[in-house]
Amino acid sequence: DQLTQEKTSAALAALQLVKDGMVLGLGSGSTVKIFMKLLAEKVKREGLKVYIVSSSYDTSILAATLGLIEVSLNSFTPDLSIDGADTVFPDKSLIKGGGGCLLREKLVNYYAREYVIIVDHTKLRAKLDGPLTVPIEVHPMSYSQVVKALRETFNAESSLRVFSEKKLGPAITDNGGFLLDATLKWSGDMRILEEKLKSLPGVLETGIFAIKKPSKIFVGQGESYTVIE
Ligand code: DER
Repeated sequence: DQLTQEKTSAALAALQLVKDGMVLGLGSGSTVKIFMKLLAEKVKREGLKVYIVSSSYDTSILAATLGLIEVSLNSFTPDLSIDGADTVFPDKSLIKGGGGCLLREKLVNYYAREYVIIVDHTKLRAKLDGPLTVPIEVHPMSYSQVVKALRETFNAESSLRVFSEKKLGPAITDNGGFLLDATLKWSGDMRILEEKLKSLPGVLETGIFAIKKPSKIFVGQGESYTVIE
């Protein structure tokens, strides 16, 4: 369908950045999965040596299935990380975390030398008008305190994310955290919002990616793509 075509176009654009011997950070989500399949084909076809640093069990499981070699972030600094996003702003600020992998995604993307984002066109948002919904990973011991702090500090309403499958109870992240989806209004610099949210005790990570922005964003448009530099 059209969105898969757009994700594929964006993934192919990012694939051109992959060179032999690279350590690649990999985010999580359906767009990254398309990239991973194309990467595995390229590696096999060209006999490339690449190592991947994963940002979730989901990505690690697919990497193993595809025969991609995984290494740890403690042993290697990724030369380049490739990830998806849920919302992309014109200044290249992002909102991520729809897939609940934001903590490890931020580790891989921020510690990589650079990261690029691959999205379909539906992720673009023209300007910071209206409310934002920000995924926030919180320590289970304090989630209701964080909800209260978010309401008092940002006038935010938050909901505790539950598993989308049959499993009952709150969604538990790969790190054992809970996830809040906080809806709030913000018209200022997204770097400030990232810092202020992160400073609340009990917040383990936020889905605002603004303090370190991607070097490029590839936006699939039909069979082609555009680049936000
Ligand atoms: O959780 C994330 O930030 C992911 O990158 C994700 O939400 C993007 O997902 P998609 O590529 O499946 O749209």
